[in-house]
Amino acid sequence: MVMRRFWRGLQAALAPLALFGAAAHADPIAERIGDRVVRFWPDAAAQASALPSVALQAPMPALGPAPEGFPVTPVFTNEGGGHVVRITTSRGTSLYGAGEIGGRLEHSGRTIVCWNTDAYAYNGQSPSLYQSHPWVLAVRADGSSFGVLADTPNRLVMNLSHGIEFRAQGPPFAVIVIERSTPQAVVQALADLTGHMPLPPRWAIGFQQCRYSYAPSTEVERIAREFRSRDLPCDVLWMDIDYMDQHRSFTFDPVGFANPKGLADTLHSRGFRSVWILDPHIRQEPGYEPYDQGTKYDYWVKMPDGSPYVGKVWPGMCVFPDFTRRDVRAWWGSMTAEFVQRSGADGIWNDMNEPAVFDVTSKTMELTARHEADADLGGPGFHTRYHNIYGMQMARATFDGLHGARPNRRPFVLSRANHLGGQRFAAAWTGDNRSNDEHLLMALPMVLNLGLSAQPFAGPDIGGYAEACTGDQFAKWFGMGALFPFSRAHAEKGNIRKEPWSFGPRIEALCRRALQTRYRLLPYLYTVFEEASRTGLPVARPAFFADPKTEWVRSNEHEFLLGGDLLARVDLEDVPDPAQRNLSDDARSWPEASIVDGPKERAIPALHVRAGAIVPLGPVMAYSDERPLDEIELLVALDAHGHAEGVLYEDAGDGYGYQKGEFSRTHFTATREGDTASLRATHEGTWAPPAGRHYRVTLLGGAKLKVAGP
Ligand code: NBV
Repeated sequence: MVMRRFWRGLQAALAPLALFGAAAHADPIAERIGDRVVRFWPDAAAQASALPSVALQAPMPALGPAPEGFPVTPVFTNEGGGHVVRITTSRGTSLYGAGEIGGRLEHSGRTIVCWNTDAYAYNGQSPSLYQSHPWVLAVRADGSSFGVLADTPNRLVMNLSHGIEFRAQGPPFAVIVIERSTPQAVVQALADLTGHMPLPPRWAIGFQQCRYSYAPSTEVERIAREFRSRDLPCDVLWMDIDYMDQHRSFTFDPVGFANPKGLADTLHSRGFRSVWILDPHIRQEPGYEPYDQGTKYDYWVKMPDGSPYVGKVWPGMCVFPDFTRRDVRAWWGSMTAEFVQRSGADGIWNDMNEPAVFDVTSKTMELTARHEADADLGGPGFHTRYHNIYGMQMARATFDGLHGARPNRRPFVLSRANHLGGQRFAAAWTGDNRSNDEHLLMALPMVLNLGLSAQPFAGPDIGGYAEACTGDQFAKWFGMGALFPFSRAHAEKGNIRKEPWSFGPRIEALCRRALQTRYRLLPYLYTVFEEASRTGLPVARPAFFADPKTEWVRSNEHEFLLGGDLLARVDLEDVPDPAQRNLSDDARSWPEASIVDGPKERAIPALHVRAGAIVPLGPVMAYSDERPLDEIELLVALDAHGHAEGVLYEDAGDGYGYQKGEFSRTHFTATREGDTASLRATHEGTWAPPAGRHYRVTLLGGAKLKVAGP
């Protein structure tokens, strides 16, 4: 530990020397664009010729010069034809963020390349995955924090071994620095700049089961029956590409999925929603409606000679919609709208949208391909500029299409490729992971770093996509995965079966307990999702949010906070030093809660309630809206002063009534007076919780008190 600190200190001290031999811009331009948020430009020419930001939700006008004494100043240089920006970090600074990237929670020492890549079976060293988040969160030794956003969609190399260094080709770009006293405040400010995750429909935070592929439709129905007959809670079943006719988006296999709407209706009658995959590539085939239409209206990405770019993907030789154009997004949105009417789909899964192309070393489109992008994205330009936002713009088209089709329902989109800011349109899964210990350990840091990069709705393929695992590994995936914001099991074609019952009764019982835990937690989880959508805070938060000053807590990746009030301890490997496993002295006093009865099991993370918090639990249900929330258990963890507070947020679970006040936010307060703890509740909003609801209060931590109210 001491050596590590020494090296980091030395690296930080030497960083400015790296400028030797390069021409530093004398006076970067610094403009205040928000409270302690400053945008830096290398020079006036760069500022004058800047292309619009694609990460920011809205253009941010300059409000004035940078405040006096602003603590972070990037140094801009040109080196080897590229633009380089360096920011020195003080000794003991820890670096995070960078969105979807494998490896450890702390990124200090890493090189990460923002370049959306089909990274099948990646590992912890892979420099680029499917999404790009040119963003670094820095936590200083004193717990204060800043974040740096490199405002370019171009390929960007982030070298985090000597402070923070960004290196990119293409036009010069601005760097936005957010300065705050805590890391959570930096993340919130990032969400304010890049957009908040919209509140998802409540069913989308239930558990979801996928496989490449459940096909034909009778197999989907069989899986549905198994979940229900085995009492395994589940909300969503997923349709992978084999529902399509020859893997062509917007078609259905005429034999295996002859009646998609009938399938969706059957699933609905059993309390399942369905999410169906749509890929961006369109087979070059006259007579195939999307191809004919897109060709007629000239919607494809083109080569410099004006011919459409053609690449090989699942269905054969394909063309690619130019999602950087509003008219193309509207067309895609209307096809998606029509598709959900025909299929009865509740949500849409966008895959392969890096875009992935087969049989080429780059694994993607030619960089000289041209996008006729609208001016608000930067105008016509090469794929080099638009590669990293291709998936984001596809997700945007899908989100808008769903919204247009069903204005009174909240769209649910999952997208493989995305970019910083893309949380406005889609949730994220961490792509084609592997069913091994490395990936089990990486899953939590990946979810946490996505949360620290403004994407709260994230999770891995539970069970691992590629490769086989043992039953015990599978149970650990489930135990942990059932606590992630996005909770979906998935496995690739040809893989061993990876349903909760696939490894025999002992593992099935552990999976059931994991799922029952999630469903007991749903009232709390939904409350946390609503908070995340409103405040920009992540759903799954690193342990250091509770204690950013203690250095070893900043690399703690065995524990995480679910919302502000629950700490989960994940027990995946043998850690020699037990102190490493604990959050802090303070958190060690947080009482453990038994959410679902059963003996202590390694696969089931221990859950602790923050001292001073009240956590609302619901009953186990087969799916999230099986019945109204007629029973609520309040877990009360009194603090040293005999006080605790908590919130329960509820609404219709879908639609937008909540934006007009049709929600219910109940604030609970518990206070100890003598040998009695009294509980009070106040209420906000016009949505009425189910009549006759029954409340049960459980005092944690061995407190034996009588309870009065609510
Ligand atoms: O659509 C098939 C798969 C899907 O199951 C997986 O989740 C994606 O990441 N898809 C990739 C296509 C390529 C499979 C190698």
